[in-house]
Amino acid sequence: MNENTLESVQQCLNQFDVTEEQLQQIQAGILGDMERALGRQAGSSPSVQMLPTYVRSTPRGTEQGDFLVLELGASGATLRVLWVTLTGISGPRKEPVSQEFTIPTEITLGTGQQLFDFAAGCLVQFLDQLQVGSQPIQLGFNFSFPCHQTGLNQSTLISWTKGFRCSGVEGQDVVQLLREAIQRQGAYNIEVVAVVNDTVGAMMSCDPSPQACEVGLVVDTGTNACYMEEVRHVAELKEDRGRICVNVQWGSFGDGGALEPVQTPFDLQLDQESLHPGTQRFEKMVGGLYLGELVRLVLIHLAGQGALFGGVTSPALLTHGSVHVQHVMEIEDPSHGRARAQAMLQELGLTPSAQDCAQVQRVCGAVSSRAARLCAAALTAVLARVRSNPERSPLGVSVATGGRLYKQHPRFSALLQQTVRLLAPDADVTFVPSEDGGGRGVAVVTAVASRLALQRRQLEETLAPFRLHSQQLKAVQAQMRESMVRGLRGESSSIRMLPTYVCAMPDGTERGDFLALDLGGTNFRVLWVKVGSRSEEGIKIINRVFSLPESVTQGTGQQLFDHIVDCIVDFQKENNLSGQTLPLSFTFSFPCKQLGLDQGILLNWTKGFKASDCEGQDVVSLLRAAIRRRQGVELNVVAIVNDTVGTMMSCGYEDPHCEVGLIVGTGTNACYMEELGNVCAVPGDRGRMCINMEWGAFGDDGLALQEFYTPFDLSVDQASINPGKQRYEKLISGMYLGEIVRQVLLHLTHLRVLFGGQEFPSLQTKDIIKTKFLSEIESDLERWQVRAILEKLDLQADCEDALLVREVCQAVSRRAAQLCGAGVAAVVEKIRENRGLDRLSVTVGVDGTLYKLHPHFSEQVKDAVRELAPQCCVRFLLSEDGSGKGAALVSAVACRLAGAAGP
Ligand code: 0WK
Ligand code: BGC
Ligand code: BGC
Repeated sequence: MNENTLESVQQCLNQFDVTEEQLQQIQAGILGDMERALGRQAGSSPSVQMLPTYVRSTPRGTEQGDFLVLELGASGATLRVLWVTLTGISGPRKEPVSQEFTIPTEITLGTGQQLFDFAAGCLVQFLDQLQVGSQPIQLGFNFSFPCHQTGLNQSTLISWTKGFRCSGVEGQDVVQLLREAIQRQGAYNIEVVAVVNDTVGAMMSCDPSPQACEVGLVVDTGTNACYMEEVRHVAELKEDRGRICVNVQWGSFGDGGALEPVQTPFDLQLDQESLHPGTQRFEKMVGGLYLGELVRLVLIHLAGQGALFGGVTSPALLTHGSVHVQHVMEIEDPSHGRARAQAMLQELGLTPSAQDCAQVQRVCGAVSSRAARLCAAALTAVLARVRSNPERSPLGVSVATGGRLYKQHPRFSALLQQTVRLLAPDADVTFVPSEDGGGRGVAVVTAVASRLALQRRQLEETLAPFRLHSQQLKAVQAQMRESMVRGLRGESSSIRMLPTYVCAMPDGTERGDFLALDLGGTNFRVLWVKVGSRSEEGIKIINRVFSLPESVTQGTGQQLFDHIVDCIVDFQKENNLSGQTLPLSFTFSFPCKQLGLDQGILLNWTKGFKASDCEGQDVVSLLRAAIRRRQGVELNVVAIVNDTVGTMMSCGYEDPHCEVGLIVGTGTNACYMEELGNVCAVPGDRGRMCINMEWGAFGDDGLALQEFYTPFDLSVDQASINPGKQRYEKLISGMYLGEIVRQVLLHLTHLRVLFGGQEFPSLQTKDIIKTKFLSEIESDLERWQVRAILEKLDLQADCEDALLVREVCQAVSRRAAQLCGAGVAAVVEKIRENRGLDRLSVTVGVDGTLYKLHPHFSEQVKDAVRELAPQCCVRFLLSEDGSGKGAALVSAVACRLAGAAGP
């Protein structure tokens, strides 16, 4: 072979020579793309994809169990099934049993159903031989294509690569497609619990000791890598702590043109003639599926120039895909390569000379060297990311390597490692061959996924009783309706339906100054309410919140009422009202049997109050007695009002359609305007009277709500100061939701579903979870923000825990809202039927911190009412100034009516 020929071969092969500078540019280009893709910056279109894999830790070696692994796409048109037994840290290592199946081309280019049915058929074939019987089998799916994962067992194929192009799969969840194919087989009870990219399988198959691999590298038909990234750098996850394995998908690097400086005409031709032109440009210069083809194109070119085979080609040489990577690897074998080259060229119908064979070896060498060096440039970009994390130990990085080209090519791995040392001289890198082609790694991920799947099932089982369906809600509505009617008739009922002696709503002509007390909610308030003309002054309120120490709410009645009078006197002084005897309305938010507007016998305390010597007493008398004890104080108590009534009146002043009052705060309750004829306890059948339902006690008679009471609710009830009482309230109101959540979290911790089973002392503390905690956790916070709230409670949580805690809060508060909605539906339906209307428009005046502050509670109540009372158009009007204003209006209306009635 003469000099010219050698020169023209050299000239041609020089094109495959990528300089160190170009490699550094490619390294920087890939690193830049990686960071842009992680940031998901708008407008940037990085060509690497950086896909989170939901693998959050490197292997711990503790995983145990038998797992079925299906490998698809890692090594060309082959599929492998493995049975992997993990024996944990101590157990003897067991070699996997595996079987490889060739996938016919009509399947790799056919429909998705054909592909997945083929795969499921192979699974059955493999299991038939293994005779595993009918035990449930956990399967890990090693699917080596770019997928957008939303969990360990959900993965949407973005696009096919390599030799695959099955229809009806891109954009689909491949786990679902496999599940359906397995079902169609109907042979084995196989549960697909994890889908893993082959790079992840390689990384996870490494022994964690002495040092776990943090990078997975695959060079087979395709090429790709994954690595452990700080989760806070992965924008789409919105988490702030921990690590996650990211599938780089570097095969598509250069799809935007970044590789043009190093691409040869052969690369362009190969791409044009490939299954997916314009994509996977980097892979087409590195992956085994393409190296043979590149060599073939160069041989044709050199033959065309007369530099090889005497300028002769052959139909076989001109046939796409006739030169495989296997050929290339064998031809580069230092001892047998030359002979292998001859054999291959003869198989291709050529008559190669010895020089031809030597040149063909050079061509193979040039193509594979470039591939190894380009792959090294990409790997050093990944190593730069891994090493850029300040929290990472300064120790070296272990890279798990997999793929036949990397493992079997005589020079590839050595050249790659050499180039890595050139490009990243200060990086201390250990290359660890992955075992079983990553099968063990996939089994490890499957073990983690099945543990998470079990946790998910345990969470669902725990929360299932909180998920109420409309039939159950309709039953609650009906039972409440029945109890209301029995209560109105004075028959035994858990809902006492207490007459309030409020028979009229404000009509805007009310006038005067009033004092009002508001006791029973989160805050105790004293108010000065000035009622002027609705069109001009309207209503002005001056109020002050006073603390109510537990020593007072749980002391003696005398202490409580003396404290109340002290606050009134302080307030009067502050507002220069001392010595003035304004009519005083008392919002007393507890069940009282009223004998008149200013007489109310306390039936029982609720909501954590238990001042002695009050139950069974007329609360107004107790207040008047305290006033008398306080020398020199004149107060004219004219009305005692439940907070629901105050809220209805206060909203009724704004909206005359307001005939229902609803409180969902510390406690819960409702009142509404009932036809007097239906109120047996009060004579008369004309007009209406407001009924304080005291629905908090619904179910106390054991005739309702039993089925809803979970063990968590029972624990909360048992630990309350009034066990067996206020059972409806204890499923709904703010005083209890936090405790129910705490009980559920304790249970999930016991099951090791939460916090890794760590029992934090704070979680043992009663009432440590306030309902405001639920509101915060359920608002649109990022995971890390939820985690920060948990930390405030000394609960060390990871972001997964944070999500689980949020799900628990959502389940508990949603049940509360739905049950509350069922109650409101019962009330408005009662009013509609009272009035014999097909359709009722009514306004519900609402107050209470849970209803007002929880991000979703109010909407969920409205949804339930819409579903359960479709013939009622219900408007929910938030009470602006609380029920103190309403209480003053009750007095004002009473004064107006008294005035109308004259002396
Ligand atoms: C504000 C009202 C008050 C009522 C309270 C209920 O003015 O009468 O008791 O709402 O909500 P909570 O403060 O219990 O959340
Ligand atoms: C795929 C990757 C895979 C790589 C190695 C590429 O074509 O897109 O997901 O990891 O091949 O098998
Ligand atoms: C009381 C009601 C009150 C409700 C809302 C319940 O515990 O029994 O009287 O309306 O809480 O504050």
